[in-house]
Amino acid sequence: MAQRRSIIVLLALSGSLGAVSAPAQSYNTSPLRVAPHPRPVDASSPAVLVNVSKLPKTVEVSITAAITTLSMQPGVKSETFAYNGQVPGPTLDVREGDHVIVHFKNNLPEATTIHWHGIHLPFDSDGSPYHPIAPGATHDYEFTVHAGTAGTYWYHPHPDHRTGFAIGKGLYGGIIVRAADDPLPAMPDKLLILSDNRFLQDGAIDFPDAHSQHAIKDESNGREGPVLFVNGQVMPTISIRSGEVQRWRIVNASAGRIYRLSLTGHTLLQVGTDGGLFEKPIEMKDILLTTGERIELLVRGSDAPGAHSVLQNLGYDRYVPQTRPLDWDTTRDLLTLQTTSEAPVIPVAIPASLRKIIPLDTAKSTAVRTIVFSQGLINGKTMDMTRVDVSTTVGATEIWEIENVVGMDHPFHLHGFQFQVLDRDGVPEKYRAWKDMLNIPKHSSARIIVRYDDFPGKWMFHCHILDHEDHGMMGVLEVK
Ligand SMILES: [Cu+2]
Repeated sequence: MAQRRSIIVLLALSGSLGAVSAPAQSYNTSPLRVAPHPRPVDASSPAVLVNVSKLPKTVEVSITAAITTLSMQPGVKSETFAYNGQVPGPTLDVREGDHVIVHFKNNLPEATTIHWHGIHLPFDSDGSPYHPIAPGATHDYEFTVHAGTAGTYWYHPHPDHRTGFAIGKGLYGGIIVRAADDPLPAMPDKLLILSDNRFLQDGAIDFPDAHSQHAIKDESNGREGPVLFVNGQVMPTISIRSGEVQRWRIVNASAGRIYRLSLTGHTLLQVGTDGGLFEKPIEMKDILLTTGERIELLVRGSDAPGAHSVLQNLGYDRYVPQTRPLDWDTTRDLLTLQTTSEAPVIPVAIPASLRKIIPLDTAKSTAVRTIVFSQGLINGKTMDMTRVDVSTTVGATEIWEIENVVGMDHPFHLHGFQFQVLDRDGVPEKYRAWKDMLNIPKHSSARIIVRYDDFPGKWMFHCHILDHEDHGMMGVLEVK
C-alpha cells in the first residue's frame, strides 16, 4: 500500500445519539494505524446516474460496462471493469413509485448481467444467470419501484460462475430508493460502499491461477484483499459539523469479507437494513455487516470542533481454522470522520418511531423449506440451472429453515423477495426488518418467513460469498 503509516493518538471521544448515554468503549489501539490521507480524499458519494426522461415518475438511465484503466490505489494504475468508467459505478437514485428503465450496453469481452440486489422486480429484469448479456450486446432492464421499499440496495453482475471475478474487477454500484414520505428529517445523506481488493506489484488486480495455493484459499474463504476501500478510496474523510447529524447508507460489496463496524468514541444508531428502515432506531456498540448486506446509520458530529473519529472494521472470525488469515482480528481503519472547526449546531430531533412493519403471519405458512449449507453445497448439491430446488406458487407464504452445518459462516441471499427473520438458533428476532441478506454463522441456524406476492419466475437463492456462489453454492426457487 502506498499510504504513509503513522501513529495516531486516539482522542478521548464520547458521543451518543440517543437519550441513553453509553459507557466509553475501549478499542484495539494497535500502534500501526493508517493516517488520515495527507490531503484528505473526500468520501463523497459516487456520481448519480443522469435521468434523461422528461416523463413524471420515470427514471431512464444508461449504463455501459467496459474495460477501464483507473487509479484504484494512489499513484498506481489498474485495469478494471467499470460501469460508466467509474468504480464504484454511478448510483441509481430513485423514488418509490418510479418506473425505471436502464439501457445497458455490455462492452466487456465476456457475458455479464446486472442484478438489482434486493429490488422486488419481474424475473426477466433480475439479471440472474438465466439472462446473460453477450459481449457487445445491449439490454433494457425495466422495473417499477414499489411503495414501502425505500432503502439502500446495490447492483452488480451475476453471470454464471463469474460473479466474483466481475465484482472484483470493479463492477458494483449503489441504489438509493427514497421514500414518498420519509420519517427522518432532512440531513446530509452519504452512500458508503465498502470493498476490498488485492493487487500485484504492477497494479493488476490479483486473481490467482486456478489450482494455486492462493486460489484454493480464495475458494475456501472467499477472495479477500488487504486494501480496504470506501467508495473506491483508501481511507477517505467525511467532514461533519459538531452537532450535525448525517445519514450513512453502508453497502458491503466485498466478495467474502464480513465487516464488524464501529466508530471510535461513538455509539452507532442504526435506523435500517436491507429493505429499509426499522420500526425504531436501535443503538449498537458495533454492527456486523455481512456480504451484500446494507445498513443505515445516523451519525452525529459529537466530537469537539477540529477533532476526529475513525470508522473501523473490528476483527470477526467467520473462517475455518485451516484457512483463517493470521491477521483476522486486526482492527482496520476505513475512514476518518473529521469534525470541522465551525461552532457546534443543535442536532436535529430523531423520531422515536420510524414506520410500522407488519409481521408476516406464520399461521398462513403453507410450507416449511429446509436449506442445509455445507461447504460449497446446498442440500448436498451444487447448482444446476436446469433443476428446480424449491417449487411454489404466487401468493404463498413459506418458512425457510436455514442451517449451516460447517465451521464457516455462509451469508444467505434470496433474489426477488424480501423476507423477515423469525429466529436465530431458536432465539426470536428482537426487532422487525425486511431483509434479503442473512449471515448464517458457523454451526448455527435461522428461520425466515417470505411471501411470494407476485412475479412468477426462477429466482436464485445462494451463499453470498462470491467464490462459494460461483462454485455452485446456489439453488433455484421457481414461483409459478
Ligand atoms: Cu458460503
